[in-house]
Amino acid sequence: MATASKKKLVRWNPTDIKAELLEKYPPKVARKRAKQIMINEAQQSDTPALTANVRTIPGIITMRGCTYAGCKGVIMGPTRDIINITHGPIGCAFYSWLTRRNQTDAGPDGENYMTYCFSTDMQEQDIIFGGEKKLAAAIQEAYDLFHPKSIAVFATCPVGLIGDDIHTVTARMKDQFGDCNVYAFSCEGYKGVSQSAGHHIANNQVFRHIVGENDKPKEGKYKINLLGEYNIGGDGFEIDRIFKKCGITCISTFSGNSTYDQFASAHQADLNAVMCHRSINYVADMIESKYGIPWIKVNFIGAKSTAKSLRKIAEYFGDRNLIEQVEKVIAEEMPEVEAALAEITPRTAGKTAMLFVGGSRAHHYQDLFKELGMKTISAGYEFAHQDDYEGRQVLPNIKLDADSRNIEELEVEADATRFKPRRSAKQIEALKKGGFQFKHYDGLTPDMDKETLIIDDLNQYEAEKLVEIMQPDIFCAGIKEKYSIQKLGVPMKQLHSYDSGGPYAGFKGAVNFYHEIDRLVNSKVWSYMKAPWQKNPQLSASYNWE
Ligand code: CFM
Repeated sequence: MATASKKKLVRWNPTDIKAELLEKYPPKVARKRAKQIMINEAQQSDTPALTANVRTIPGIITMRGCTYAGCKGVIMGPTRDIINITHGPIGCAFYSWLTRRNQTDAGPDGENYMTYCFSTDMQEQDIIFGGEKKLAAAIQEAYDLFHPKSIAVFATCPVGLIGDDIHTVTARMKDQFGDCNVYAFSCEGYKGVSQSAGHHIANNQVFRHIVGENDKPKEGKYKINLLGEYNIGGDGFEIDRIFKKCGITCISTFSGNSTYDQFASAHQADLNAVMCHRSINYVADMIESKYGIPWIKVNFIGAKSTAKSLRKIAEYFGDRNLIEQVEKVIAEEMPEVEAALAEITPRTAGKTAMLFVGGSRAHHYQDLFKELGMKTISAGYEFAHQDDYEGRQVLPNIKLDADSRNIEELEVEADATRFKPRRSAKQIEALKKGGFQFKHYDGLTPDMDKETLIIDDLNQYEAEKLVEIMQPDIFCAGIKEKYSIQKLGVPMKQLHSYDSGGPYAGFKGAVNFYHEIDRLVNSKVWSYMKAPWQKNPQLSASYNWE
């Protein structure tokens, strides 16, 4: 197995591959794309730093989604008891309705609006005469029907173009109701260069309108918030299971299977654990500045990474009981993981993978492939920023362009009554001396081998070229890439929606993933398939009137 994949790599050197990817582009496009294709640590590369979070070149079929998708779909979508109303034409609401496999359970209160699709269904006359009245009527109707704790309104492109004042409408409705928090998001699809802008717009409003709203004390020991975990395919359920077993109290998850009350109580936790750095790192910073809660980066993708993250949380609290319980849980969970690996790795070791996902999974999932003995030969994000590639130390050097300046940065000060350092300066010092790192993320680049290809905002053309040249044993991305890759004879795994699988987080999730990848990389089915035009290229046709 190992020799087969080595052979493929020897045939190609990364500089040639990069040149071939760029070859067909007009010179200006090639120059731009060259800055987003990096040969990892390669001395001959003239692009030592990767350009990220910039506009996609028009005409290129990008993998990215829009700002509305990042706000409504990614951040607010997984919260079950907030009514999310899309203000816009029905298409935006319909295509953002249940398209992301963030799971939820209705909880003891039974409130769950996830399965509904709320929209103002804007028509041409609303675009011409304005949609504010229609929006107010929709909010009123949702309130009368469901009496929810909270209603959120999302702007789509036309709303920004015609200038509906959604914030005034929602503020008025909030006052009118008195018992329902109503607010809006100016997350028009064109607002930023990708989903990433939508995350920021969503998170700013959650922080401004919800976090800190509930001071009723939350019971429990070792209180944490889990930031940037969205319960895709039930990942959050598996992580919750592990937390419970360890005795860790999760006050809130941003935002997998979450409730309004969880966000409102988040300021009561003693630690923020950040899973997806891209979608939420600034919220961790804002909560720290306002309430004094420190944050650490964690990763629950991969069994070893899960164990490492649990130990990190236990070390932070520094409590003997917790440390022992975490060790006990790891010792209980690992035998199943090890048994699966012993069976599967002989069939997966030495195989190769490519990962192109949003802003975090192309990094996290490399840990799972490593556990299977597989090598990631090329990876990249759709919309991550430079710090997600190269680590937070580059943050001070990132130049803000006009697109980034467009996204509001909240000024946050310490809360006059509720700011409270969670650990004494002495405790923090002792932790740091022992190598404990707060607010730290190294990014994807240092975890990848030398001469691997790291590509930002990969597009359809480059994806197909890359697969043709490097012939990976598996390609991981999303639904837009799935069928074009399979047609090349290479197995494809969706890492956004997990196809119909999951969970893949935690210990049980890791075992699920090993089995899934084993099944995919050891099946020859895709390479046997031939499209009709491959079997018989001489197709002929005639008009039916002939
Ligand atoms: Fe974070 Fe995500 Fe991702 Fe993301 Fe996403 Fe997603 Fe993703 Mo799809 S929040 S950046 S905007 S881990 S929806 S749950 S899978 S692109 S890599």
